[in-house]
Amino acid sequence: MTTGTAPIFSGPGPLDGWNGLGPLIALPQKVPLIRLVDRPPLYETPRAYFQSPFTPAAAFFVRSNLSLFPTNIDLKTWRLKIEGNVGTPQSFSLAQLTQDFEAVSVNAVMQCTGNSRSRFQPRRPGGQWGNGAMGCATWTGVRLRDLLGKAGVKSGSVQVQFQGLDKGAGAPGSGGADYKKSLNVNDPVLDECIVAYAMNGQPLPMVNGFPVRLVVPGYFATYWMKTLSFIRVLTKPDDNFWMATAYLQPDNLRGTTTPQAVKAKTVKFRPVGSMPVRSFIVTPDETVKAPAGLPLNVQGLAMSGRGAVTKVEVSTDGVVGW
Ligand SMILES: Nc1nc2c(c(=O)[nH]1)N[C@H]1C(S)=C(S)[C@@H](COP(=O)(O)O)O[C@H]1N2
Ligand SMILES: [Mo]
Repeated sequence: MTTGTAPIFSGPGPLDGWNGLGPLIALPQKVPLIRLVDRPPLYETPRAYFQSPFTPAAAFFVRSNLSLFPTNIDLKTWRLKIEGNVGTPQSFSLAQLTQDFEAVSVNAVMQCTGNSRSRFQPRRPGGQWGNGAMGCATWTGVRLRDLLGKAGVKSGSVQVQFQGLDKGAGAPGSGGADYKKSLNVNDPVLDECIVAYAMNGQPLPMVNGFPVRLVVPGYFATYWMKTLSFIRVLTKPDDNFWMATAYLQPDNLRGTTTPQAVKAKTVKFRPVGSMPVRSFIVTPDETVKAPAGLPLNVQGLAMSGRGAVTKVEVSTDGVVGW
């Protein structure tokens, strides 16, 4: 599509394609995905899988922040623990989660905070994602609220912290050793969070968080903890690397800034949260030459961030009319 102004990307270049660049490699339980980085893994979903609203679990992108992540889980010993500022600490087996609590389902988009990073000018460090670090699934599991209710959140609690089983080679206690993310106890999204044991009706693939992951509808994937095994109720704000240093965005309405303002240290930052509205043309792709004067089917997808999509408008005349 063209617009009345200059094109957004300075092409031509390989990163102007819809997807990022890399070989197609299949991880266990997965179809071949585009491998951007191997360790930690960044594997992107090829565009063709976005022709349908739901993304097959086997085609979901894969991203982990640390390099040492579980490749198998012994369900005899695995437990999801709730600890910290609670009345009664809890330890749930997968069987307890599936049998003792009401199962609920939600359709939600999971999107990496860095999705489409390769489009940034100037370039940002990190895996140069195209648009495939996202997917939509039906997630089924237990309400986080039901689990917290069992434990009894005590007064004086400020955040709930989530951690999985992965580790990094960094110094103990540093961001390079543990991946931990927290949500404020008064964040309304906690009421919508699900500890999910199924994705599109099937167990989660190992690399996507088996046996359970946190689902935070409308929020970036950084909070969607895989192999969720520790839920900690905190009495102080979480200041670990992944909350205080990484995953921040400018604290203004559009979440935007300039390299100059960052350098001058005039920008206030806050942890990323809900996703903005986004939309994508999926077909035709940029390689298709459209014959002038003939009808052309255009297919795409749109997502709303928080809440459901209520309306999609398309412009076929360079954003003059919609
Ligand atoms: N345990 C754990 N969960 C995690 C992460 C991680 O590094 N470890 N990374 C987060 C980020 S940044 C993303 S984008 C998603 C990726 O989930 P996926 O691999 O299922 O696509 O997991 C989130 N949850
Ligand atoms: Mo991410």
